[in-house]
Amino acid sequence: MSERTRGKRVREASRRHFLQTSAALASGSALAGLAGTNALAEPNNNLPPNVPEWMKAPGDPMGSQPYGAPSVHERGVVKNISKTLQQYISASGRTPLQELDGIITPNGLFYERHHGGVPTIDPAEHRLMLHGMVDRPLLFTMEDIRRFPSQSRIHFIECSGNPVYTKPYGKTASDLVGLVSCAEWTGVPLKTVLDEAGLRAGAKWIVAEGADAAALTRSIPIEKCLDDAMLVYSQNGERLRPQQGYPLRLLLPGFEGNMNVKWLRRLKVVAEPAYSREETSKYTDPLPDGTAREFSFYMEAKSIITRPSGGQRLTTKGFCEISGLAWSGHGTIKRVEVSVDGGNSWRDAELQEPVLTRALTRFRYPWHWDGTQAVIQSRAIDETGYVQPTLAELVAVRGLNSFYHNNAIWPWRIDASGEVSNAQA
Ligand SMILES: Nc1nc2c(c(=O)[nH]1)N[C@H]1C(S)=C(S)[C@@H](COP(=O)(O)O)O[C@H]1N2
Ligand SMILES: [Mo]
Repeated sequence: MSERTRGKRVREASRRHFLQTSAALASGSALAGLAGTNALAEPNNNLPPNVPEWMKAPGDPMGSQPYGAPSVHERGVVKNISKTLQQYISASGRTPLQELDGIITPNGLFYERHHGGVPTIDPAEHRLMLHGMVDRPLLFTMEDIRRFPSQSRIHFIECSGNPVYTKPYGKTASDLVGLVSCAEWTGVPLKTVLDEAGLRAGAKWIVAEGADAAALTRSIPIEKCLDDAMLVYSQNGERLRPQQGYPLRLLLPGFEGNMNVKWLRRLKVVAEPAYSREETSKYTDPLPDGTAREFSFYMEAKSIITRPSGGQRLTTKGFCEISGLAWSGHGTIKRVEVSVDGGNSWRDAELQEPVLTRALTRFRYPWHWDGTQAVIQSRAIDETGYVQPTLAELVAVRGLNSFYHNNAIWPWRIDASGEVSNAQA
């Protein structure tokens, strides 16, 4: 037998073994009925050995859907929009993290957060103005912006109120931390555009303004503008969605969501920050010593188990892959540790390639659920060595009046029936 054939046989044998084991576990458990829901009890003409009905006639013709949509059987996978919060002008819709695989958020499910609704902007009438402490003030059309050498990069964006510190914390991974998403962004490095205008001596900040009714305005340190900041016009290969800032957005990898100004219309180079509403009355946290944590910029390392997670139910004892997401505004994720015993012991999870800087990173941990109550949680460690804190550790430093930047570890409880719920609600 060749090495190759032997390898194949071994794999087949172990696969058979795996299936037998799971079948045995299923039938041995209180949930045995579930393994049989497929057949026998109810005759179903679409199941083997029958030919299913969808094989008996040609499918839908090409052209019935010039812009594709998910299967009708996935219509429950939608943005999570709070039914208790008023969702009119200042609104947020969360990504259903627990329904997704991999690290890229499909454009239709990218979280959204706006302070003045979503403007409808005609790109032909949109301009970006670059002025202030520059040698040549410039006004760009979208065509001008697209003529610059382009770049595509994968980065997350996360709202700094994800979640806020106040209860109730919500039931699902999406309720808790659904204000984070990740996409491949295409645009031009901001540095390239600034070079075109020429920065004057003493330029320290750039004030960015959006073309929405909120005219959202934030001051960005010049170091970030000259580092990895981008002006982006595309998201996962297609033009930005209106909700994400069509036709032009500022992308500041790793910085809090609200600084990633959407519908970008103006960049003013200045010596001092603007102290705008969104960096004083909002997005600043009072600390226990009476000072304020302002210009907090970075989203610190964080992780969440998305499967199994709150609202889901384990149906079978035995092998259960734990999977989740980790990210850090400071760079790459170095390690994710998982605990399946209420935080007593921690083991390394496997990081799914690619592990990219300031991008969501998928982790996996093979687990065997024995059918008893368990508390599972994950903890992220980034390239700076920073370790994701517990909620108690965070509150000890930031006090109880903080609102933003809650990056606490979040545990899920699995009860003996398999029900998964928020263990820190
Ligand atoms: N012009 C403008 N930019 C904006 C906002 C806004 O309301 N107006 N919301 C900010 C906030 S609070 C966040 S968290 C992110 C949300 O980006 P998204 O809607 O693409 O997920 O955009 C930021 N940029
Ligand atoms: Mo936000």
